[in-house]
Amino acid sequence: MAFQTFVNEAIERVEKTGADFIHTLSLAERLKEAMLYSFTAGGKRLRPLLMLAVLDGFNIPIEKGLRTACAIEFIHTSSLIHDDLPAMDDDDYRRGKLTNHRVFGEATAILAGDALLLHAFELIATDDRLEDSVKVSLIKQLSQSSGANGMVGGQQLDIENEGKPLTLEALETINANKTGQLILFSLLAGGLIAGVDGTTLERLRKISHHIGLAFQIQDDILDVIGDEALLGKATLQDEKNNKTTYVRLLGLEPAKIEVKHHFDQAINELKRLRLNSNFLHQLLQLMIERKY
Ligand code: GRG
Repeated sequence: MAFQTFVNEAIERVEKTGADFIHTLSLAERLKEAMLYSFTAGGKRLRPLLMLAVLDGFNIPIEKGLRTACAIEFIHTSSLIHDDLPAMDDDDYRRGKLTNHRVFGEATAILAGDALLLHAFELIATDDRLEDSVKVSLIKQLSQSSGANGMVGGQQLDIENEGKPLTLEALETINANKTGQLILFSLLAGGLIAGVDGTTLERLRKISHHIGLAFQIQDDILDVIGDEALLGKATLQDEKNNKTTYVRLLGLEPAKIEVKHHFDQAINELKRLRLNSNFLHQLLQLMIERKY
């Protein structure tokens, strides 16, 4: 199968799985509308793609990972809704559309984020393609990666340090949690569903470290030189919020070199794994060359 066909099919199936699930919720129509609004707003779906590319690399049919891939995108979408709120980044646009709270109001946006977050776990718990032991491992890792020692904790550190000068090491700790942990989960989930051994999981962890850094540095670069129309959100937000970024610490050109360095490291680690890395390799290339 061609890489682009894999990407198109995977995205279509993850989006259908998520939208079908949200449509089954029937208690509060406006909440459901707010959840669908952000979930179906587009987005590159990179984390589900990473997970499904790992699964495919281990020769496991992607059907087996669809609900988990969708759970990742539910958590990611919930974090974006909360990140855009006035109490956090106070953004008006996301994925080329008005942010959730600008359309539905703050209270409903908070609840839509809450609901997406919680149903992510239901998507995994009710997946009849997976064995119970695998579901428990996935749920355990997903809550750890998303919680106070992961994405939420990273966001807290990010907020606390706004306007303060940061060392490269401190910036790395924030990003490894805020952005890196969900990328880590995406790779580990592919391995857990494929039933790989502990050494392989450790290698996936190393690969995710480099992918997370390359992705975040590229994100910082795009905030400076990206095209607002393509990005679907305002640029120069880091400057506005007085945030320390890789571009600020390293300079633009060295930051670009750093992205390439981490990409190369990820590819080196990938070569040491016994998996068909074709799609993963192309996906990583896409991630670092992205314009949005
Ligand atoms: C509600 C679970 C939950 C968490 C709340 C707000 C928060 C805690 C965390 C925010 C984490 C955050 C926004 C990290 C930034 C990650 C990032 C670089 C997002 C952009 O990802 P892309 O480029 O976006 O993959 P698309 O739109 O393509 O999905």
